[in-house]
Amino acid sequence: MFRKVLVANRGEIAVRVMRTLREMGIASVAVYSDADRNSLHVRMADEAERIGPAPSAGSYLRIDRILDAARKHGAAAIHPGYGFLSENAEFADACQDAGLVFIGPSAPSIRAMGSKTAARRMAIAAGAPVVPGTEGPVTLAGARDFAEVAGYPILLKAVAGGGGKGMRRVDRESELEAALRDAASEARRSFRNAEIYAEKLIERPRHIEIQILGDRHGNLIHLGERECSIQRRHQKVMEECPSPLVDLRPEMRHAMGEAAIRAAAAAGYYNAGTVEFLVDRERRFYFLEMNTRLQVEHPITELVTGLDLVRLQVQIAAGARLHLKQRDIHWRGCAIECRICAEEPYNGFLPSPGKITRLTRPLGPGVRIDGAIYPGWTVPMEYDPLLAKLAVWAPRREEATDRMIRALREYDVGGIRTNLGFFRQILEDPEFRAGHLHTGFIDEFFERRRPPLPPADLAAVAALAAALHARSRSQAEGSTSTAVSPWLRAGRSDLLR
Ligand code: MV4
Repeated sequence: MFRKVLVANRGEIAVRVMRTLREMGIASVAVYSDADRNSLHVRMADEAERIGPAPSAGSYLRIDRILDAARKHGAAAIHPGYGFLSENAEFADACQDAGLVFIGPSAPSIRAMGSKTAARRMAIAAGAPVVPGTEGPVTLAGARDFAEVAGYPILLKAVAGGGGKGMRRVDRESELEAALRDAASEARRSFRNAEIYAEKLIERPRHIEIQILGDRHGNLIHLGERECSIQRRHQKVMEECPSPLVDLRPEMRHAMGEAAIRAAAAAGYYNAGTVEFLVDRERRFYFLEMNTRLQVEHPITELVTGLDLVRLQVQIAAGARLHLKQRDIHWRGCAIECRICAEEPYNGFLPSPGKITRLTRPLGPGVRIDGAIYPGWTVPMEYDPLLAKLAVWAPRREEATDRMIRALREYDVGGIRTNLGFFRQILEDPEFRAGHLHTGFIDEFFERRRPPLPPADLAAVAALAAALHARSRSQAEGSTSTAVSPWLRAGRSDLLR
């Protein structure tokens, strides 16, 4: 086993990885940018090395500096976390060239899955269902021919794609030329590759993904699915395991799991990976793409399977055989995860970085937090606004939902705006409770709800005035006030939050 591992990441995932390393008796090395000098992952690590300025292009994306840090500190392996260099085949190659183990799949597997058309071809060869589409990149004539056969609407996608960049819906032939031009120029800007291919559009699909795990000896298993339909602009917001849809049909889990394993096997895949599927209204599923990293939402799979995915990743990278067979994998209960972010959901999800002045975190039965924030820490502007992942487990979905609402109520983050209240409203939504999920859920949720009270509303203005008055008076009087009990005052300021 490795004696020391460098974690080439920051924030909650770096902390998450280091926790397992410590349990395994492996020393950890943190790397950090100037913006992260006081961050928790640096404090948690056994050793730490500065790798550059705040912008990630000068620090967390610098392969040379990360390898220098690994050599200097004597690390034997590198865990890339998610984002940054985690799906960079050059980085995986560079690790190997430097005599370091990359804790993830092989560089050729990363490359194969990085091209969406190559991944599709691999899935087709493996016998997994894919959305009808073109085999490779298309010109205008090719896209027109495809649409004539498949029928509109179609979806133009970037070959080098991901994250919805370079994607355009086309409803009729008259829109095709402009859409192809826009998609190609966006793809060129985002991926330095303008190639576009076409697929039949699946309307209001569910997004369900299968976690897989493989060792370097050819053994592959799946750990079931995660329902990831609650997302906004291709950013997942809330995930759950199992999927309410699949949970009613265990044969669907089996079929999707088998398809995921076959697609991964075709790429010679090992370590942890995720195969994404779209599911249409008739519950047919289609291979979409494969993520060749540990995912943000992995904790819900851990809660339901009882496994530690990071421990398994490290063991596999060290050459161990998977001791788990498919029949050893069992799914117990239901887990939900909320991505707690520094942002304002009712103001266009405007980012809200700043200093955390107060922090009370939920505890108690079935609660897990993966976070890297502490009171007094300043959320940097340079990175994504994820503060923490709040996950709960309960025997049943309804109980997990109620438990999440309880945990959200206990959560108090001061100094910055967060989406904590937004989650509570989603969890109370009847459509969510019924498990009617699809990728358009959040847009329709806003349509259903309409924003709370208009600013000109007299009741809102009156409440605000009352709150300000109550606060200024209680501050002026200090704690010696006898007019209102401190319990009542605390209760009231809680209500006014
Ligand atoms: C689709 C689709 C409908 N039909 N492909 C969005 C991100 C990209 N990786 C794939 N995406 C989609 N591909 C076909 N043929 C709908 C989406 C999609 C989506 C997929 C997963 C999660 C959220 C999504 C939100 C909007 C659209």
